[in-house]
Amino acid sequence: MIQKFDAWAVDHRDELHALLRKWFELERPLLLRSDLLEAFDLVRDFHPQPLVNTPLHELIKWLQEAVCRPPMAYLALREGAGHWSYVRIHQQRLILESISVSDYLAFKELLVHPDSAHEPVLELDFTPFNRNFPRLKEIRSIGQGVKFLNRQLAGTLFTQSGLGTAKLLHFLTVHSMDGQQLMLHGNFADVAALRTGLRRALDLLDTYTEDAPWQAISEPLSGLGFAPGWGNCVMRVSETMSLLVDILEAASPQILENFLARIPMVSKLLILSPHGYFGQDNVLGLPDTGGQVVYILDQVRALEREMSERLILQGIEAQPKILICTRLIPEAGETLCNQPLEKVYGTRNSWIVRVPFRKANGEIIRYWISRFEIWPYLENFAHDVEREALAQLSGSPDLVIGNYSDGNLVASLISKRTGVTQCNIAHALEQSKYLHSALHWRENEAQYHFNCQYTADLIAMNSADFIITSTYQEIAGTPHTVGQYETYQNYTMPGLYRVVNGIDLFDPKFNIVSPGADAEVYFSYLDREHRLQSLLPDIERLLYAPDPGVPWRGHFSDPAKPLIFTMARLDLVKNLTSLAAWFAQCLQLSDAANLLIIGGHIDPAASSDSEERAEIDHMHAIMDEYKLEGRMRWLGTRLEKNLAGELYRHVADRRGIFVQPARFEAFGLTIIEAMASGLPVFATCYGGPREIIQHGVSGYHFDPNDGLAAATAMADFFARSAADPDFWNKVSEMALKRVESRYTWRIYAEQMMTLSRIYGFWKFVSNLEHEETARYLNMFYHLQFRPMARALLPNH
Ligand code: UDP
Ligand code: LCN
Repeated sequence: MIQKFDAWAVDHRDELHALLRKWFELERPLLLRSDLLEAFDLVRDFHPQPLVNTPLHELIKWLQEAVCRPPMAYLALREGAGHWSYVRIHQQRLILESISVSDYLAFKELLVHPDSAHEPVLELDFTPFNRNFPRLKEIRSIGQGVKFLNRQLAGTLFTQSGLGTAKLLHFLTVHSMDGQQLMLHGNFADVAALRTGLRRALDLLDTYTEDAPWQAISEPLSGLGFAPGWGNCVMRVSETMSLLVDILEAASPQILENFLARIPMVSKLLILSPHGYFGQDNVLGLPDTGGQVVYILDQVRALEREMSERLILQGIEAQPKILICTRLIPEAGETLCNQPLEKVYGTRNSWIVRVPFRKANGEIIRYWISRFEIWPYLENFAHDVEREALAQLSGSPDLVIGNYSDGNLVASLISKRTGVTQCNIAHALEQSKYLHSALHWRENEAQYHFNCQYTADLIAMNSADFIITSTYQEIAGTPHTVGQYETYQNYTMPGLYRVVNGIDLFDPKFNIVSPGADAEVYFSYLDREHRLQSLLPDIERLLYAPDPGVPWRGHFSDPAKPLIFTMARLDLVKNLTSLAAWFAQCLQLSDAANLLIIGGHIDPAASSDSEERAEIDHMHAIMDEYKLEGRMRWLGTRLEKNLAGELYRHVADRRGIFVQPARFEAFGLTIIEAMASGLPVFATCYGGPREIIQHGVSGYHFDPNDGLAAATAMADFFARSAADPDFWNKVSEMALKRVESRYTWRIYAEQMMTLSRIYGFWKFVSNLEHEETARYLNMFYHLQFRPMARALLPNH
């Protein structure tokens, strides 16, 4: 590409020069894709020579970012997800030169440390560790790691004569759960003996009826060397045994997957979610407390059901147990976060276990602290949680699941000590939300401590056995936007370290498993039979009474208009204040509908969070400036789930819409909740919503940087719906269908359990351990993370 470009540039110096001049004229050293493209469009429109389809145009299509310090421009090119290259160009010489990622990052560092050109820098690179490890090749396969891994490993293992079957025999011989030996009793000396045993067992099973229970055959099978776990009845046992016979005959990845799907492997889960207020009541909307809590509670119910059903099918009597470990907050206000133990509603044996944060001297931290401040407490927390979990589970869990940066770090520490398979869930990776936050980490240090967070992220991502994400874009972005995990591929934190390869998007550890919306709570507005009519008076009061009974501001002078509804925490990224401003500024929209905002507090003094207080003040200022009193109601409350569910449906009854105006949304549970209720949704185009909604079919995206366009699109939607009521119905129907086909907890639980079994199996039989990486990470943790985390302690 460079050669082609340089050859072209010889005769087109003027165009190139004009473009570089435009970039330099912007007088901003760090240019984003949008800036770079805009400048190109200007040159293209005014230059006499055509620029479309030239090598310059090709290059521009891949441009993601540029660092401009006259006379040099350093460019980052992204050919596709995870495929980056770097070039530089001199303003006068106009020759493109290929450079390394290190050179690019070093040049970028000069933006914040202009004198650091020759300083040695710690470089992190995980490439060498992954050299002998299978990785995906195609961009479109990213996020389907388990299929790939199973295919690859099964291929290599079973082509090595006899090795695969011997390992499988060993696995089945030592496989136990909760102290109970499963599958084989250990009297098969080799694979030939196992084959003979299976033959005899299948002959024996032939003499029973298919529905005879396991109890009827357990004794004779035990005599032949078989332990429980094969199935709950003769038919299932013989199916499972036949699968094993097939594998011993000629293994294929699919048969192996089907066989592993039947082995009971998971009955005890440890889930980690340290920060925020983790509870079942009165917590949603509190600072740092949102979708992650909803996700985990729904996930636990679904996983418990899935595990129980599977164990029953395999004839095992064990009852699954799930622990969600979080922090105990002694001064927890109206919440129950000061209680050490709380049963999860709707489950048989799932618990929230709360363990306090302690300082090194044992002193307990009594108050909520921001998720950006908790780093120094996590190491002790991990120790305490591990002890508590081992006691409550009477042994090790079968799987540890981390949540968010803090939970994933704790999961890494526990998994390293116990050897238990580790799964990470990010929920949100902050580099995507806070633009250039790695580069400018020092300026933001007082409030955010991204140095700790991004270091924890790198450690946790590289320690995890598998990572699940809610969408594809979370890993790999779109053809033109960078994925959330991709932001960790290379970045720099000047003065700390430079990452030249932090995570590989093609690693088979990545799997997409999307969450759902609780179908008991979020269902179609048309499902009249299930609707909670008793909540209607509460909704009427909240929305239309002069005093709604909760802190509020504003009312609807014309309550007959449809509603524009939004509900989220009141922080900068959620961007609710902007929605109020767009609504106010677009008369066509504020004529057509009323705005209902639920989030935050009305009185800034009621908030303990500085960012939230600023947003509260901002919302009041907008209401004052645009005199929104009779067109908007803002409720400073948190809605209980059932009420929220009924409210979405009420808005749908009135032919309203739901809006999610975030500057960036990692996934966005409210979006699938609203869609599952049959509400047309308008959501930000940055992040997960782009994938959840098919624009113009099951909802709409908009760019939150162009509020006027967003408001106009909403106004048009109302106008079209008023002219043709079927228009609203169609979008509503497609929204319902979209959620039903993709975002349900049942699909989630099945996939999650498949992953646990397959990664668990391969971790046991092959060298998935990445021992060298673990050593490198151990050093990084001790030499880099620990001192930084400790430095956050007040008396440090
Ligand atoms: N939520 C709620 N009541 C409230 C505010 C929020 O039930 O008053 C729920 C909302 O229904 C959703 C979750 O909190 O399930 C927010 O999750 P989302 O993924 O939209 O955003 P997050 O807060 O995680 O960034
Ligand atoms: C955190 C977020 O920011 C949301 O986008 C997600 O929906 C939520 O967690 C659940 O994963």
